Amino acid sequence: MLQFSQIVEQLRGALEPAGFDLVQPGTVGKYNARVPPDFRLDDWGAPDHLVIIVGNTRALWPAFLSALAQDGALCADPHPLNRYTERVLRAAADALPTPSEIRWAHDGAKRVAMQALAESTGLAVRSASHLSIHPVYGPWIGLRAALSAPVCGPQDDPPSVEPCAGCSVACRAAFQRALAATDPRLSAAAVESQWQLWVACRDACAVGQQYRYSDGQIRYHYTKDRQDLLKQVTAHRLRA
Ligand code: B12
Repeated sequence: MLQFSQIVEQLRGALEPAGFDLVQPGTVGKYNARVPPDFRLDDWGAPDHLVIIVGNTRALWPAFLSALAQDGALCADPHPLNRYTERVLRAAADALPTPSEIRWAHDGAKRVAMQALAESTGLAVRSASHLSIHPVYGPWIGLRAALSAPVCGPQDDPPSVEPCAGCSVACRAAFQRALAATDPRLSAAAVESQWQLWVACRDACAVGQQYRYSDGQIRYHYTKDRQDLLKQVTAHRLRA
């Protein structure tokens, strides 16, 4: 019988070199119990079936810049990081010895609540600044996709993660400052217009400071500035 650990190991082997270095298993049932109906995943007939959350740390950036440097079509795409994520994870999923379904964090139609999934799998918990905090990498993680499959998932409770325990919660003040300066409708554009204050929420976290994203990765995540990204690709090409 196919073990979930085989799937996890195979995915890690395929995804890590491409910069997706967070791969954590859980069960669809535990995730579905936390979210509203329209965010639920197909459990393939049983709640204890496998779901895997895929994310990244700053390891994503050099791998992504290399992919952009080699692929003009990816560079020209209006959402190159989303396309890159889809391409890498689809290829990895197609090679698995089981059918699977993927939901993307960036998909507004078939939605998935990535922070709830991170909690249900024991990958990260939410801080007072509404960021998911990983016990090692702190807030310096991105949550990209959920893969579910008709394979029995881990039956034990997820590892207990308490990165915020005993913290002085400096992020709360940073969060209040960012919130006060941002249009209360809290659109992505509103956040972007005050992006340095939102980066300060991440910088206020004591966990994982040594894993802070590179400046280029931060600028792209908060501003989606294409010209800046293309400059980063050129600089990356020259360094290689
Ligand atoms: C919608 C959304 C937002 C909206 C939130 C609107 C709101 N309701 O308040 C806005 C545009 C404000 C936003 C902002 C940001 N977001 Co956002 N967002 C999402 C998204 C796409 C969906 C969340 C959702 O609807 N969940 C479904 C509901 C049912 O589940 P839930 O657990 O109750 O979700 C709630 C929280 O996630 C919350 N939330 C999410 N982001 C924020 C931001 C703020 C300021 C607040 C108050 C709440 C909040 O809103 C959800 C609904 O109430 C997720 C990706 C995903 N698919 O999950 C990313 C996501 C949560 N965001 C993320 C990030 C990084 C950001 C930003 C830093 C900007 C950026 N893209 O880099 C900022 C600032 C966040 C901060 N605290 O510093 C990351 C979190 C990573 C991490 N380490 O925590 C995610 C997981 C995207 C990703 N690919 O990694 N976001």
